[in-house]
Amino acid sequence: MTQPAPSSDPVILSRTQAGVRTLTLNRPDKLNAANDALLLTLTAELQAAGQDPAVRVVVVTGAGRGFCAGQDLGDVAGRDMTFTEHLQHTYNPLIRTIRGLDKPVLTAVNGVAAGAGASLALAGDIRLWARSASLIEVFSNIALVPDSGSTWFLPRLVGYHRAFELMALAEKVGAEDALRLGLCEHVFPDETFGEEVQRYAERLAARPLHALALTKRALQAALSSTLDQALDLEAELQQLAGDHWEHEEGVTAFRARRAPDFRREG
Ligand code: LHQ
Repeated sequence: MTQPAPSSDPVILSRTQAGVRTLTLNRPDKLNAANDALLLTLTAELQAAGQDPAVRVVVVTGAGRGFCAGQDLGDVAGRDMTFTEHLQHTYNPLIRTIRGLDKPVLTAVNGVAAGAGASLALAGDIRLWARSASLIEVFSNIALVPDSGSTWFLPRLVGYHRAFELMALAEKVGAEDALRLGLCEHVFPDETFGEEVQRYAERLAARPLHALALTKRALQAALSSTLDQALDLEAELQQLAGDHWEHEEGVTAFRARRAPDFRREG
């Protein structure tokens, strides 16, 4: 019997334009369902983008009509890892990398985001959706528990009760409802989605990156802190921001009545 030829298509496509690195999940025939190679490569690409001074903003999106259908269910049989090991080895480092990256990560949800793909869609700092995109907390269809951060993200966005309902019934949330529920920040037409995402990302790339990295850190810490702790952390981080050249540039530009240039190195 002939063996299928090994695919030479990269599981993640990477391109950089105007400071925006776009990482595209590239298994379109399976709605970009995730196998280990996809998850580990995406995590490594995100880490590399974090280290690359030419990259100011990272976009994660999907090739074809899906964003990510979650775990590739054809890739789980005969696995020598437990569920726990699998998550700790692949999905959890991915979500931690996104949340910990010192650069804004946009999830550009071009189509269906299901299971761990829904978690990935929610993990972006800013979530941009195409009009035909959708999200399904599909885990209960195969009698699993939501993972990859869904149990953390979703109740913070929609409250405990709606989160439980979405998870229990695995109902599809369309773009209009996602916008209303706070699962995404913007919805763009399918036809112009790629251009709109790039334009949005370039707008963000012109912002003061060091200050945004500190803002990301402060907001995430505040999600599990007291007001007292948040006030202390703000005071600490404000010193780092105030000592940075970006702050001087912002104030100088304001006084000179010109636009600040945060893209230059200080
Ligand atoms: C797929 C998949 C898929 C393989 C579509 N795998 N092929 C973590 C750690 C450990 C273990 C388990 O899980 C996890 C986390 C998880 O993510 S669990 C959740 C896993 N994901 C799912 O259960 C989703 C399964 N997929 C679906 O429910 C549907 O495909 C959705 C609702 C995503 C899209 O429906 P449709 O738009 O009707 O598309 P389709 O079902 O026709 O799919 C298109 C193709 O993609 C099809 O292949 P084919 O060769 O027939 O064209 C599907 O088999 C394939 N595909 N999801 N997860």
